Amino acid sequence: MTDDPLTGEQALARVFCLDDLLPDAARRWQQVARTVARDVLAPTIEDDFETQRLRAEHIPALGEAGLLGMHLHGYGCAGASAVSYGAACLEVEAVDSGWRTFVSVQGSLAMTAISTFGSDDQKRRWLPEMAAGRAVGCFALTEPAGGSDPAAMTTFARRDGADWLLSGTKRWIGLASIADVAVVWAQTDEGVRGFVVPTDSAGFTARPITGKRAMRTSIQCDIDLDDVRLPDDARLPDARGLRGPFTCLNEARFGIAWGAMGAARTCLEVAVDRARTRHVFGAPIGARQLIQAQLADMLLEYEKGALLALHLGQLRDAGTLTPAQLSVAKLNNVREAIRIAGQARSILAGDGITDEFPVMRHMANLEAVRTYEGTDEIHALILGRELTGSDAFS
Ligand code: TGC
Repeated sequence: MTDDPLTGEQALARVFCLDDLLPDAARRWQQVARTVARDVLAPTIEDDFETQRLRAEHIPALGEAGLLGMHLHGYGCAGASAVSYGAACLEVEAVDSGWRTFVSVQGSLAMTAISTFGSDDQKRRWLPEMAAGRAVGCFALTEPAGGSDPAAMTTFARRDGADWLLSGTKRWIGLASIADVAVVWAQTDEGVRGFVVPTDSAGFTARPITGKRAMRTSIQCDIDLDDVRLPDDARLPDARGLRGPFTCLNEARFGIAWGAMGAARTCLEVAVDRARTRHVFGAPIGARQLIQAQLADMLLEYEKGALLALHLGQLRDAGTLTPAQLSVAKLNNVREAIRIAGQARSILAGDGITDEFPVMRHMANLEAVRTYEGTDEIHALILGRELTGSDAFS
């Protein structure tokens, strides 16, 4: 043992503690999220990952804590700042990316779509129930042919008298099989439009994707839409073109930039714990220069990523955040969180691959996070276009 028997969490906080940099309101939200994450979600998380189970019974606890759609205003939503929302995402993902994904799909995607582009009736019908966790939403944009180019979507909504008939397939849609409502994006004769679709509509089918080695506490689905008949008031009146879904993706990317640093923090804390307590060759492994250098590198990237997330939140609260700035943070923070998880696994040696530690679970989850809401390649090309003025997507 070292002379100062601190936990990894205490040792990390001695060097860098994001909590201390948060405004009071954000710190209160952070504590609320940390309590729910640690007391409600964490106790069963390893079992749930092993058995591939999303415990729907935990959803109301997230709602009661105010964490669902917490950055939105009115209709039962808390109206919290972006920094508060980010800090909450970080705390949830410190336990598991699957649950942060739940918070993102419900709040950043489905609720944001309805709040930003919906009619007053749509908002009144869905937002209070979703904020309370009594109704679950999903966001159906990606299609089986690929997620990077939503402009190529083939799902189509055609007019049939006063109604719409919606047909097509979607893939990788979080929560769809337990959702009460789906926000579905489709081509129409007037361009891309969004539709608020109750999931008990005839012709709507969602099937969970099996065989996932990541995000096992969450659900992602294939959706079939077979001439789903919708009244015109199911259309989101204020969403026209791809700007609609991309506006929602911005919110989800924001939560990811923060959340990934939660997973990174957990891995770093576990590695520091291990370094201080594991003895090899007659001394704690943390007394060796090789381990200390690795821990220092992990700390640098965690601290830089957390500060970047905070910077992003401050820009968002000032109303000046741009999509390119989001790409910087999504690309950097997920990439570095994966590296931190990998280094933590190495420090834990063989034990690092077991479920005695959360590290492999985080590492696997982060590989999924790296891919959704814009792959590394897409965000690199967004930044390349921003810097050069040349579009290299095709
Ligand atoms: P382009 O077709 O030229 O632009 C279309 C319109 O959209 C606007 N726009 C944005 N608006 C707000 N925020 C953004 N980030 C925006 N990006 C583009 C753009 O200004 C234009 O507006 P307008 O009014 O002129 O029509 O598209 P682009 O060339 O700008 O974008 C190309 C590219 C590759 C960057 C974009 O297609 C992209 O971001 N692709 C990645 C898509 C992605 O992240 N897909 C993964 C989604 S994850 C998912 O669906 C699952 S949800 C999670 C779950 O359910 O678990």
